[in-house]
Amino acid sequence: MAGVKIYGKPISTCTARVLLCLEEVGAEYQLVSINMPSGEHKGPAHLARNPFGQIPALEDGDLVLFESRAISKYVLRKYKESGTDLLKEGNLAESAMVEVWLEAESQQYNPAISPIVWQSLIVPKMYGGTPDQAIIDSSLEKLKKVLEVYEARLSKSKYLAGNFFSLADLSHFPFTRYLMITPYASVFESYPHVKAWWEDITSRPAFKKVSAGMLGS
Ligand code: GS8
Repeated sequence: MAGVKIYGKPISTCTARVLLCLEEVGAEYQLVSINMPSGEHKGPAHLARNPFGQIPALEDGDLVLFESRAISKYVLRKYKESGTDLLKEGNLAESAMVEVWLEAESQQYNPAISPIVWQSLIVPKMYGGTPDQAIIDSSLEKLKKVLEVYEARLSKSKYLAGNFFSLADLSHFPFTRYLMITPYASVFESYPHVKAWWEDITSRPAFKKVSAGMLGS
């Protein structure tokens, strides 16, 4: 089959990030399922693709990549002829702003939101465990501080990097998508510009398609 191979699971947030990019550019790709419960991601075949034993990984001929944000950039560069320009690499200032907000996603937003999703959704649903409320509460406080910054930013521009949709916006999708099916979704209600931004980006066809393969669909 033509196209790149992506090893992962559609329910995985980091896999979903890459799938969104592939869908946005309309690329042909093959999703190869990795059996996490059986530990396939820690076996030699997958460790050769991702030495940290995590998903996703991408294979394009002899090139093998891991780290979902790096894979995402590769996909967007490889398929830039598609006309979908989510990196703005032709413009120094715009591309720098995409990088700034992509870093904000991975260094500020992700560390605050992921423990809430992990504790309130993954722990009970996938492991049958009890959520640790102290972790949820402290992470919610962190997330609110991050959302205040996002609210200020999104009251000045339609999207995070400027008045154009970019990888920076897309990258926020997987964890936010899961936060929205936890009891903590209402945290977004206090930030009207963030909420409008979320409604805008989730109306994109690629988001609807990838979302359908995630938990809670
Ligand atoms: C994180 C990958 C990751 O946490 C990236 O690709 O962006 N920084 C990396 N993958 C999780 C699944 S959530 O999408 C994973 O593989 N967990 C299993 C494990 O760590 O053993």
